[in-house]
Amino acid sequence: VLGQSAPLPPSTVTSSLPLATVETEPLLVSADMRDALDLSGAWHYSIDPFRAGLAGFHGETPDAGQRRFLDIDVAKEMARDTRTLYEFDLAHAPLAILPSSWLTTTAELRHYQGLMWYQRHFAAPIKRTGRTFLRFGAANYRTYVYLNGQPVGRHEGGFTPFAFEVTKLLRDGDNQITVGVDSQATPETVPPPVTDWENYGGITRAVRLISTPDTYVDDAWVRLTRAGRIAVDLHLNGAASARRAVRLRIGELGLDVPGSTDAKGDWHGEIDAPAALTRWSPERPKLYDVAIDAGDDHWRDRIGFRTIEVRGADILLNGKPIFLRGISMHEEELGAEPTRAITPAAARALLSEIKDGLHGNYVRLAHYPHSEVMTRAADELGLLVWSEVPVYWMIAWSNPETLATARNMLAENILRDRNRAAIAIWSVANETTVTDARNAFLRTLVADARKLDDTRLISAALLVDHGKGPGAPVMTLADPLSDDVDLLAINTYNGWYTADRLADLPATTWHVPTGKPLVFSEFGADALAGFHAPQKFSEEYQADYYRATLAMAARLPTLRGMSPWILKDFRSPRRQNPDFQQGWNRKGLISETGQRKLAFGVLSTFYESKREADA
Ligand code: GCB
Repeated sequence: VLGQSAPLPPSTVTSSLPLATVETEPLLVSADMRDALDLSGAWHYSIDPFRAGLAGFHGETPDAGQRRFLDIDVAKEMARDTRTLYEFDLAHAPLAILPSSWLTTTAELRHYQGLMWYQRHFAAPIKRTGRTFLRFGAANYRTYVYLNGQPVGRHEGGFTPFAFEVTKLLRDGDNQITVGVDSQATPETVPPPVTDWENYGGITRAVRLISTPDTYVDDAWVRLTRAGRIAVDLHLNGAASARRAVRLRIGELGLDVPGSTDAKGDWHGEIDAPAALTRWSPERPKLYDVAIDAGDDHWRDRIGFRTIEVRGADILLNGKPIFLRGISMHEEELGAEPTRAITPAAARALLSEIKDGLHGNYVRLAHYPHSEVMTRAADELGLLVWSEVPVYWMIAWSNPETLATARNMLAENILRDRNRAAIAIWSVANETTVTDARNAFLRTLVADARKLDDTRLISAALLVDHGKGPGAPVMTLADPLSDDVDLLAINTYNGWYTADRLADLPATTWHVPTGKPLVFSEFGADALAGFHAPQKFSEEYQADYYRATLAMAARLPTLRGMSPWILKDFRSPRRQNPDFQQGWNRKGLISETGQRKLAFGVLSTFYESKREADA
């Protein structure tokens, strides 16, 4: 497989490009609401399995390779001087349509993990004033950016947005952008190499060129506080950001809140929520047009207002107890050849299966931050969201750089999506084994999340100890992180990965702390759509497994929701049972092309009656 012979693991390639983090990069919150030049479309691509473009021919000279991407016409240079040598010539390389993962670009790239170069030309917007930023929705996993042959910056992390200011590098007329994306995971990356999903390398979300005034709203967070006030925090960025007049307006509510930034360009404003406010809920996902005038900038977004909190073992949405009727989902569109390009239509197709098909009110967006297209669709359709970072399985808990990466990812995710009413829960990890180093790592993330957002619940999907009773299993949650989270979340697979008989599940004994709400963040069983037999991998077994697990769930007094694993069969290279899996994790309630399995009906019927009982 290409790339596996690469002599230099990505972590040993040093790059002098500045690293973009939440401390250094423009945040451009709600960037997708701003006018922009969308660079989606055809880009040239070329593999670079030895990372020569970054490290030089022998791997010795950091960044010497960037010379290969200078803004020159290679063919013309060679014609002018026949002794000229260039081995990279992106202008004549084949084309791929972005955003998408390269895994689907050609058959031979299907399993490529490594460095890929992309390049295209574009015309700068005419009549530019103010400042211009290049914003990436996401690129998986390490990204190196050059504009017109000049270094711009780099980023680490495959699922969160990042941006660079390019005001000075941008030229009138034609511009050339070159982007290296390295998908290879290492033991130090987040996530590490061993996961249970396809690693879709590439530029998987839109790249957009955004223009703003000289002083612009870089961050704005507008929300309903638990005290019932509409609050705004805003940060103006630019030379003239201090002591500027600002104004928050929500026309439909007749709300007009004036204020002024402080010496640092920050503003905090608050006002009692008007009586006429319709609170956002899955039943009525009301969004308001929110506008902020600040300095010369006009920021806008569509925002819902609701509160989410816990009281004892209850989850309260807008003050009322709620049961989370959910399911988990990967960021992978329906179809036989997914490439992780989530369009609004693809997001709606998936979420509608949950909302309308399953009678759900909740989705776990596993196991990493999904596209902002997805969280916007959840806001619009009315689905509460569990949002998480890929702190998954075997993380390098003691490595300070890994911690820094995870913290940055969490911050990028929260800052991007704090304005989404749909998001109810930030999760910091999935299925991680308890050690002191792990506890310290996750506690740092929990503290970060709380500091960035005091209006949502914090959780992590935890492992439970499985013990044998006389017949039924005995399950014990003994994770010290239980003390740190607001919501206890458990992944359980009794009767699938264990030899427990399904008939014994309802009698399972659970030892779980009782002072907090509990959700089943996962449970599930594989079934190949269309396979009917009295055995594992059949639709019947999966349906029976769901019946048994729901019967078990009914006996857990503090259970307040669930997000079974998973809505749709998803690509996973580790799943190679030739008869049933063929590279797909088959725990979907629908197949990759959307065929519903029997268990879909089981869950749908359960949720429909639950919804009626709770109404
Ligand atoms: C889990 C993991 C999830 C896997 C699933 C499975 O516990 O959290 O990522 O895909 O089990 O199918 O085994």
